[in-house]
Amino acid sequence: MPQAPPTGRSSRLPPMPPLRHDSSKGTREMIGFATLPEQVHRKTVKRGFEFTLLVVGEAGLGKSTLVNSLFLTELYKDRKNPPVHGAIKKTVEIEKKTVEIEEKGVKLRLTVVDTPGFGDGVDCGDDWKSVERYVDEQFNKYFQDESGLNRRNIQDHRVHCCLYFVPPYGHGLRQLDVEFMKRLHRKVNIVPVVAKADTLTKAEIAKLKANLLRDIDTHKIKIYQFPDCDEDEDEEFQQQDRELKASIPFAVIGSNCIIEIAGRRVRGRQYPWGIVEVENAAHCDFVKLRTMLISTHMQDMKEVTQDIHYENFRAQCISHMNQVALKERSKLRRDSISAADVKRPVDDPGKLLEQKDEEIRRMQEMLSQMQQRLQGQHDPLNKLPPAKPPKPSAPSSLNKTPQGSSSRDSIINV
Ligand SMILES: Nc1nc2c(ncn2[C@@H]2O[C@H](COP(=O)(O)OP(=O)(O)OP(=O)(O)O)[C@@H](O)[C@H]2O)c(=O)[nH]1
Ligand SMILES: [Mg+2]
Repeated sequence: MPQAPPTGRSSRLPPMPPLRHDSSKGTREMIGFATLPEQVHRKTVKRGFEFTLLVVGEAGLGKSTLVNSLFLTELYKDRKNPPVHGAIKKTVEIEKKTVEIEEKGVKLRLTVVDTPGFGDGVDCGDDWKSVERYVDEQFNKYFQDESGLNRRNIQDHRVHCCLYFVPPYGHGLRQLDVEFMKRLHRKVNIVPVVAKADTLTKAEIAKLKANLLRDIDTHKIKIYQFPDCDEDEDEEFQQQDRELKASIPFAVIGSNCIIEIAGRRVRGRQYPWGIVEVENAAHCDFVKLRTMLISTHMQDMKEVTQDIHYENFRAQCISHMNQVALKERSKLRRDSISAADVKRPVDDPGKLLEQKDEEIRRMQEMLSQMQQRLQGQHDPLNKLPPAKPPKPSAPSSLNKTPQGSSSRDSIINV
């Protein structure tokens, strides 16, 4: 079995200097900060690492099998298949599993977010929405935690990488794939993979990869960009970096079976005509994907998530909050101006009654003045009709019209 490519940058760091500062020798040349990398290393190792991987692709493309193969864990052994009748009107579920894995004393809290049901329904054009909502929720949760009191112990569930499974039987990206990637590419690091690559010949894999890259370019989709390799890295590392970049989108094969070949135990798939080895670089890109995902670029994907995707989300949140605050402020200002115009403390019933009484008094005065004027006009001729009873709906104070005058006329005139 060919050896996996050498592991990542961290394993290439020079050996750490002793942490304890020896004051007996070389005190003049060394003041001790050369142990800083060691201090950081110890602290981060103690704290452990967190990584969240989202797997998206239609049912049966081998997502769960690949995740199990990648992390050598049985994440999905309790999973039950849904009944067939439920398969037609399926909605995208979000299934989250966290496992703690340890390697040479380094702890990794790995969260795998699966999306069974993606692309399964009759109308699956909106399937990206559930995934987008999930990604946003994680950003939002982190944003709330970061603004809260207990900032030191935030659990980071933001999605650091999305493995997007493209079926091996197509000729490029389908509408569903384009839609998903375009909606999510500014929120998460998308790493496209060609699923079940053992169903394709070498030439077919090369053609499909070329078509996928063409479509990604045509639709201006931004998949995860590998950082440039530092020039001071050794040739072996630079070669590995070139190979990784040239293999995108990775053509992968997954298997949960260990097969024995001439005393060698390999992860593979046994067919009537032979055995496909998952970790054989001549058979597929599984090892390249694993190297990139775990050994060389896990930290970079976390940094891109923090510095680009989360920062975008945060900036949008803050600008939205500012807009809401601005609207609230101008609404408050408008309300206070109109309240001042009306000059009436609406919520004080005592003052409201006083105002009403004052109004009634003024009307009474006007009324009696008009009645006097009318009397003055009509008395000499004495042709006024007899007075009618006052209207029941009028205020009691208005009904007290002097004898002989016409209350109806007066009210109408007022
Ligand atoms: N030929 C081939 N078959 C595979 C491969 N990976 C998985 N399978 C098989 O495909 C079937 C489905 O695999 P799963 O891993 O359950 O697929 P999935 O994408 O998780 O499916 P859902 O959870 O239903 O969405 C199983 O029978 C696997 O053995 C592969 O690389 N090549
Ligand atoms: Mg699955």
